[in-house]
Amino acid sequence: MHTLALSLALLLTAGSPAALAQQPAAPQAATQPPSPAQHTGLTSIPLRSIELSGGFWKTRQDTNAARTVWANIEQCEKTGRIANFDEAAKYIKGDKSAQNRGLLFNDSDVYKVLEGAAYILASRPGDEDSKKLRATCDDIIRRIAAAQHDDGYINTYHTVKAPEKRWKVVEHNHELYCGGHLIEAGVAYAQATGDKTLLNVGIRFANHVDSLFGPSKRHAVPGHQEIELALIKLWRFTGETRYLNLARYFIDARGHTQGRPTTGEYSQDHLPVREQDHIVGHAVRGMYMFMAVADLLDIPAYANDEGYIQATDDVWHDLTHRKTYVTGGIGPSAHNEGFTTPYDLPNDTAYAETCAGIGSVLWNERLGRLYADAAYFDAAERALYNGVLSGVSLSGDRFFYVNPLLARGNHDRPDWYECACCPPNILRTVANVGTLFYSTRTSGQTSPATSAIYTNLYNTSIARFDDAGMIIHQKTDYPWSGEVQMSISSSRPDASSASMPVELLARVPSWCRSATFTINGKTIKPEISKGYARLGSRWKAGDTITLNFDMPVERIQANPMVQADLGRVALQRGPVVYCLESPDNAGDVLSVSLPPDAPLSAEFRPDLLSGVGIIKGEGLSLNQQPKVWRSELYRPVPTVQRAPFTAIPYFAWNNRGRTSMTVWLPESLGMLGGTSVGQHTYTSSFRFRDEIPDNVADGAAPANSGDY
Ligand code: FUB
Ligand code: ZN
Repeated sequence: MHTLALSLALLLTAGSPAALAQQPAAPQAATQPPSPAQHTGLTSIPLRSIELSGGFWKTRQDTNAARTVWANIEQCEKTGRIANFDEAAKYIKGDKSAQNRGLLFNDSDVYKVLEGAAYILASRPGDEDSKKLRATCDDIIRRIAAAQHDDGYINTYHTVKAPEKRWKVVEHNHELYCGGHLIEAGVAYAQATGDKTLLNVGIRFANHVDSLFGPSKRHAVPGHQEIELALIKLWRFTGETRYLNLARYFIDARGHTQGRPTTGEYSQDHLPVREQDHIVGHAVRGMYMFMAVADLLDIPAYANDEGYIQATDDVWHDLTHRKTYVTGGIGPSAHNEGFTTPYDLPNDTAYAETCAGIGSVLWNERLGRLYADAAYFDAAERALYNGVLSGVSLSGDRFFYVNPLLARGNHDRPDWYECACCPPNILRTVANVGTLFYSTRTSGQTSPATSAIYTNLYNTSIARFDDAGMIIHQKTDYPWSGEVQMSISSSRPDASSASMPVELLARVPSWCRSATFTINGKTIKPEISKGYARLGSRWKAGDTITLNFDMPVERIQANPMVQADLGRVALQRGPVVYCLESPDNAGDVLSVSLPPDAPLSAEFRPDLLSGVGIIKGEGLSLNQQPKVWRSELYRPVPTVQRAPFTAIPYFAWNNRGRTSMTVWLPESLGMLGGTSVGQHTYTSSFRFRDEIPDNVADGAAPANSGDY
């Protein structure tokens, strides 16, 4: 209904940007400004309320705090990203000899580092390293603040290198994208430390943007989405309705392209968001846009927007059921850093940018809370443990931008990139991962209290739900084991024997086919609804819960529409997808096939790759190295031998130099030996100086001229 009304408005006003800008931003304008404290769905646990105190994520967070954040800071210093702010400050003071280094969105890397650092500071407030980190960040923030113009504008590239282009090319130039990351960092830093210096820079920028764009002002949308979700965060933090209105404007104006330049599908600007029914274009942009739409739907005043509900649903199904790698990676193509056609999921040329996988985690987490549906956490978990975590080395200071599912020694994690969006993105994601573990529903108008607690992910942890008076302790070796022990204690020492009237729910992961549940030693058969088991609604200190998720090794096959995986299987155990990597397999992983009856077993190897689960199996290989097919039409099958193999978690590959690796194994011997024929002449182009056009020499024949 709304879409029709909007289209009519468009017809009547076509060609008039000012008139377009005056269109109502959303169908059901709220009579009262919405309250930032209210949510349509569940709320995630605040970072300060959860400690990942042991196990899998503690190791990752320790490395993140000890190394990843510092590696990011060092690289931002070394590559001039932080000095760019000093240069911009010089320029503003009149020194026109100032210089700017790097890409036009490099400021955003510094902001994301500060956001990640803020999450570390929030989770480790007292520790010595945190003091050093705080001092370093405060200094960077001081340098950033000095680079802001009096009118609130801040962007070092435009200030120094292209002042004449300020706000001239918003469909490309990332000023709003950088500003969005500034705002997110400012909110995170204020929440973590109470220091509002960076937040105030973000607020002044937001006010400046608000003075320029929106209904009855300039009609434009950012080429790269990000400011939308940041403005909603800023509204939640400050209560200032105009930030929410501006976010709604940017979301609603997408696709209404009359009177302004657009990059069309690439930036999801080909249609109004409400009319989009499949995912297109640049993957990170798409995810950040739908994250903001989810944030709108999480505001009771906009929760019934049928257009956004339908678009979200359609696009999510298209993404999840037709366009996601088994590792949770998304966006297969380098040419648009994004999406192509359904089921186009090539393994060796998979782009699957780390940032895109992170976007998918963050979108799914929002939807999981919005609809209290574990299916979204299944998708988030798949990406998190596989195609996102592969973005950082076990040492914490080398990073993947692309995350292929097959390598022939042609990939390595560098310590930085000229286009370095991924390293700080993985930093902030790992630092903030605790907020995904639980979500809560509150009820009661005058003194709202937690009435339901949803457990979404599993890790040894201590989570405090103060308004329910409850602390939940989790103990588990997840993802290497499916057993999770939970115990309840009271956060109110004076009321430790009181009963706690809170409904407790636990996600039953979709990979689990059989689960058992016990409470205080007694087996229960809970009702499972939308993927959550209802464990009970009255608790007292000392109660214990055991969840047991059966976790066998699974052979996974892809929908036959995925040509790249036809006749192949992948190995998964729990949420972890495994791969064969050459160091564990006598240097060769591309000549192993895995017949359906091959034995498989899982074990934990504390000595390998800082401690990982592995899968051992016995496949078949050919007695001699298979030759590529040339002119022959038929040939005898070479003799076969048993091939014992070890599979490691996909996220842990490439920590031992350049290696061969594959996720998908052929079930039949006939598929060994590759499909390459004859000789080819290639041309290759690349976008950034530090990218290596590996595809020229990777030994694989391109499928066609569009195979990047
Ligand atoms: O354009 C900013 C970031 O750089 C994008 O999100 C990434 O895909 C990379 O292009
Ligand atoms: Zn990235």
